[in-house]
Amino acid sequence: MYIRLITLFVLLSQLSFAQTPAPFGAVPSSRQLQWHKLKYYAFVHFNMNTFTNEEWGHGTETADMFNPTQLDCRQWARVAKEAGMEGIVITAKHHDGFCLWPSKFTEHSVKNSKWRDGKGDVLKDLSAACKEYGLKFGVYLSPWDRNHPAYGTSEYNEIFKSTLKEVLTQYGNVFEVWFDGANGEGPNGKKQVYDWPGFIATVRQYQPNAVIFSDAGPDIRWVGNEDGYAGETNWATLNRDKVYPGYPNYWELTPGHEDGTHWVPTEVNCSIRPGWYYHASEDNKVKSLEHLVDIYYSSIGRNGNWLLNLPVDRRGLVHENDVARLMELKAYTDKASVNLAGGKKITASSVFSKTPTFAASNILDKSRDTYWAAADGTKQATLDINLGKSTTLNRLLIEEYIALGQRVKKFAVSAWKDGKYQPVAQGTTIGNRRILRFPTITTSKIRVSIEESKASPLIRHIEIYNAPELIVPPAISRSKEGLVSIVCPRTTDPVITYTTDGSEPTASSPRFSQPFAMPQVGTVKARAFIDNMKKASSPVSTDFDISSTKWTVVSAGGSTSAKGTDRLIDGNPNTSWQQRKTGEEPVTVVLDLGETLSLKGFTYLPRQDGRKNGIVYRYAVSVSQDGKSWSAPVSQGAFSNINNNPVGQSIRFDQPQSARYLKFDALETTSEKDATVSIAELGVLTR
Ligand code: FUL
Repeated sequence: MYIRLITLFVLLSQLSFAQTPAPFGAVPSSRQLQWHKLKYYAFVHFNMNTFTNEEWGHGTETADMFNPTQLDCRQWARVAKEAGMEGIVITAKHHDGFCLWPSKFTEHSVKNSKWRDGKGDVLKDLSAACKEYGLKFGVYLSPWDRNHPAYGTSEYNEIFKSTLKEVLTQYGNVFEVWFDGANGEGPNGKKQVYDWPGFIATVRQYQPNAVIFSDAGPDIRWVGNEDGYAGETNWATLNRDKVYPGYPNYWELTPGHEDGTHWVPTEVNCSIRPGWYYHASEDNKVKSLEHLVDIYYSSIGRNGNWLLNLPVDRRGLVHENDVARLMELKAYTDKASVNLAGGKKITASSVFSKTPTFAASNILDKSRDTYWAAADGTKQATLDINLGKSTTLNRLLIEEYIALGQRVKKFAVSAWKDGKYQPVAQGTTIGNRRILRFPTITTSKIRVSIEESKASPLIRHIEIYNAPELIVPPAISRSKEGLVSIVCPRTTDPVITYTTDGSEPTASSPRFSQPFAMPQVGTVKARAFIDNMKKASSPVSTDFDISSTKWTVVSAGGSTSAKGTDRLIDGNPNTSWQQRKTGEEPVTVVLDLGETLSLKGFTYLPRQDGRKNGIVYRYAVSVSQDGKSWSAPVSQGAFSNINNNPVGQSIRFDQPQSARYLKFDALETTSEKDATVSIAELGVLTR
């Protein structure tokens, strides 16, 4: 009797186990699951730097410099909504310490500006606008504060918590708190030891539903770059206890840690322009539609949410050029996500417990709460989708049921052709959402094969699309000889048209056939056409200063015959010159410009190959008439945020300098341990 009871108990417990698949590994919290329902929302960088033309302010600015003329947060919200975005995260306080709301805990805030006679409050306006437009409201707060007198002391941690409390208790629901990992010196030259557990506890206390972003989460993590690209392999799991804000092995954040102890998925942040803040000089550098679409598939399509930055301008508005591009992107993604698989027939190689609850049909229904589960213990499976008729397609979206953990390591898509399934595309991880892009095919049946999974696969949803193909815009470059080339390597037989008078290129503009001379200052705009000039890429535009035709490198790294110095001025962003740095001595490059020029500033392009070694942080520039007697530095300082966002730097001198020689001293690189200096290009500004 006793034995029989035990057997019955064991059977019953197996039955109840068998009714739902067991969770695997780290799983998301309910606040993370809510966040996973989002995909695309705006970052807004708007603060003191907007008015000082900086990326990292110094904290020495006066409150009066903040003075938007037409600030309208409702315009931001309207644009975000029309662009299909789901929320806005605002830089409430950046590294210079200026607060966009009248904080009690600093004098450096809107309360002491002339803007609205010190009565304005950007957070109040924005949170109300978000509410009106049905958007979520989030805040970026930099713990690094270059202004606050208490920064660098333990008192500052208490002040920062009080500051957080102000932001989190006065403006309604906050869906996300974005903590920046940058940590430099404050006004007294000291760095702060942050009380992260205290900061996190403060957010949990006042906004328990908000997700917290940092390099280390705890809820969502940085993706390891500011370019907009998540890893093709992207685990939502992370060994969180090993990572901290400012984590030096940032590259681990891109793929995450397979088998990581905690669920900390990626949020992919990038800017619609080269910089995070508004600079009028970047009005023509809004990313092309094709670039943004590529980022869309590389963020939203690679298990991330996309935080796209809009640098609000000095008026206090999202600039017209950015608005136009956002709407083009919305129109494109709408067309590119018309589902061709909804409600079609699907069969699976196995089903968990053979119950209809976990049937494959759950994958093609509208609900994201139902899912298909493979038979317990199965790590491979196939899903066959019958589209019912010959269908043209080139994208496949697939989602795991992540509430029970991330499982799939490798999968493939094949299409029925000539009596068998033929390979079309493959991927590694899936997670919350993965979109595969492949060349356009026409077929009536698609097979998704889960080839490797850490536990029995659970798939929640699949969609199939036929996205319009975009034409990659041309790339414009200029050689040392001052010859401009325009190429379009990824498009077959394009016709490229261009202009040099600032006008927009059209089908009837001059056609590019061979490099042309532009040794002096000028702007080249170009466009690629295909299909008998019927389809066009977006236009692209490049501003050139004078070319390096007459220049020579007099010395580099202390030597007059150092190797590879031609790379410093060859006009090719993809080559760089490297030099080992010994001790405290700067690495110096001297250029002879071949003639006396009125120099307004200089440019430095860091290496563009994605590696970080040798990126110059602190610099000094001097000039000379004869290459022997040198001025005191006409410019010295640090390139803001250059490590995370290694774009070209243009630094203006306070006064124009008449000179023939220019000396660039690389004083320090972005990594303290680094013994190498690397320079892709050096140049001058003459206009
Ligand atoms: C970085 C900051 O240093 C940049 O200025 C910018 O705010 C970016 C989003 O995060 O860490």
